Amino acid sequence: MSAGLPVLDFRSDTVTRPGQAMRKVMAEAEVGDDVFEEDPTVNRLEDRVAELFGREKALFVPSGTMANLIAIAVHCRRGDEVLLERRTHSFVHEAAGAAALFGIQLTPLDNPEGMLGPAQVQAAVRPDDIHEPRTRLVVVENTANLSGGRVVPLARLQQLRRLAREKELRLHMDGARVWNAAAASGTPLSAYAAEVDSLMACLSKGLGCPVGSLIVGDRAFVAEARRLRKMLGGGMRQAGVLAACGLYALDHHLERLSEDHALAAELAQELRRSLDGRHRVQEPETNILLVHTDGLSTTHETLRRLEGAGILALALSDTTIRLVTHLDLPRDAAREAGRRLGPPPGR
Ligand code: TLP
Repeated sequence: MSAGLPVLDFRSDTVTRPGQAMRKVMAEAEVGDDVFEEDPTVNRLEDRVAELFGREKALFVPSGTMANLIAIAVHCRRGDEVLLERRTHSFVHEAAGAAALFGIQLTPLDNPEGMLGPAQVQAAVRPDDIHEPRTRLVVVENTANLSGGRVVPLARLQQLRRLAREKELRLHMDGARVWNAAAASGTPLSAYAAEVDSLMACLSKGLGCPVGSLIVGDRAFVAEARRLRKMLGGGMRQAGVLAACGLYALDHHLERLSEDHALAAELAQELRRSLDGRHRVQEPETNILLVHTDGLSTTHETLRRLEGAGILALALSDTTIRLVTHLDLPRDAAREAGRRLGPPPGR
């Protein structure tokens, strides 16, 4: 057991809790009925995010899952097909919402880089044939969570964009952690946004808000998204109390993301010292660190060892453990984890 040591919670950057300053802006937020588009704080957040991404409009929604579902449903009709990499959140972790609720087929493609390449998309696009679904949309996740928070290079997005234009496909970016991608690569948010038809970004991950995501795109896309948000029960009323957190986070938590990236890199070094040869610690690009193991029993054993030292991590598969850094961790969390773990057992 962790013998009363404070827990280092690396399970996700979603575990952060709003601090006192954020709670204060919530308490003081000016509010109105957002279904009537009369919540001034929501309106301010949507305007600010649209401007940050250099696009016409943004829409505040309760979650990243709803944001992706709405975007997919706006772009596709029943019977249409979406291409995405197999480890994409929309394919793995969104309860098949697009299929279950909107009759849209998600077709996963494998790429060892964890992000789609133009050649494989080109090869997968269906011919105009009554036997086949209509390929309509490509979804790209940036950063690519389950591939280790990898940044999709702008050049890759531009290649996909060109192809999408040529094949009359739409391009949606799951930018749950696009803030991290921009911080790590130096690519402006607006440069990513310029290459896609729509994107979503989450406030409730690296930015430390309790709730909320935004869907971004042109005016007509967002108008349709607003209709679907209502249909799905995501029309919120005095949502300004939540939007206020987003405004606060954009002012105070965006600039610091590189600290999370540095902490993940430091954690990788510590884990390399503490874990034996049955593990391979992948070099993190952002705030997500993957440890690959040689099998399920090593994964279980390592998770137990971590937990015994008061360190929480998540098993993504039989052979992958994920650790995520975030703003609620102490600055010395990596060194502290290394100190608690010490060298590999038996050394
Ligand atoms: N990701 C969560 C889990 O669901 C895995 C996490 O801990 O990383 N897109 C991406 C890329 C995500 O990582 C997530 C959440 C979502 C969408 C969904 O966002 P929410 O949880 O707000 O519905």
